[in-house]
Amino acid sequence: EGVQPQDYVLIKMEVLPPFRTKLKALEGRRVYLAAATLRPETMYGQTNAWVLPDGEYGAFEINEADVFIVTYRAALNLAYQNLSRVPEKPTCLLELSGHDLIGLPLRSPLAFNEVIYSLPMLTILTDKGTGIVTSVPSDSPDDYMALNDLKLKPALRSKFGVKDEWVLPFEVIPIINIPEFGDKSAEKVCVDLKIKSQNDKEKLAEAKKLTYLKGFTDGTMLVGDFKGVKVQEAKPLIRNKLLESGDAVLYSE
Ligand code: A2H
Repeated sequence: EGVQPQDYVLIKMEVLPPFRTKLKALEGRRVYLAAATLRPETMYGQTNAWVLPDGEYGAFEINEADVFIVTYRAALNLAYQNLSRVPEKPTCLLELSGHDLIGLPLRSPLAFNEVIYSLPMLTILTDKGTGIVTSVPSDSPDDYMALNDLKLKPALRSKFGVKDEWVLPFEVIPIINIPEFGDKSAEKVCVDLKIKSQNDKEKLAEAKKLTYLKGFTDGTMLVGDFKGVKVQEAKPLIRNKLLESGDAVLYSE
């Protein structure tokens, strides 16, 4: 845990019914993968969600209507932030592993893709955020490399039971221009730094630093309600739009 509190936006990625296998126990509920992000302005470019295959997750009652799939650790934090049906106490309806979550069809707010799928990412930390991450390969080097790994390696897909149609049709969507890096900054920086895979930690840290800072200071939105607006200005507006529509909630840890 850091010393400074980190404020995330939790994006409610709705699991589309009909529920299959283990998820059947949640039939009739509104169920979301809740993804922690620092970049709500990038949600237009979502291509998938990420889960940790060996991660332990649960389906927790947030209120009368909504169920969030997150780690227990996140559910406990949420319960102290007025996001639990029973105050200060998580109610777990169903225990799930990351494997149970691979291949779920999702509808995520602002995404141009109407349906996206949850896929395995091997570098997700279970002591940060919710253990669920939304994937924006245009602007996140981690997301770009993890998606690239799955696209290029059929053996990796089959190891995790990932169907081709959950991965191969999903292209990088340009959503933000950064003068120095163009319209697909994460791809450009990963190629420039010759990053080989999602496990190339040091280079990815460098790529993240470059794109994260420049995206905020020099980026301009290419799409959406705030097309043509600087990222710095658009970010709080898009964040508020997501909160007001009920498609996202705030979460800090
Ligand atoms: B960000 P910080 Cl487009 N494990 O969202 C690994 N990564 C996690 C995580 C976890 N448990 N929980 C959240 N994250 C990711 C969008 C994004 C993000 C873009 C560009 C950069 C970026 C789409 N993925 O983050 O360590 C989430 O990915 C670069 C820092 O708390 C979240 O925001 O600073 C970010 O890491 C939180 O990282």
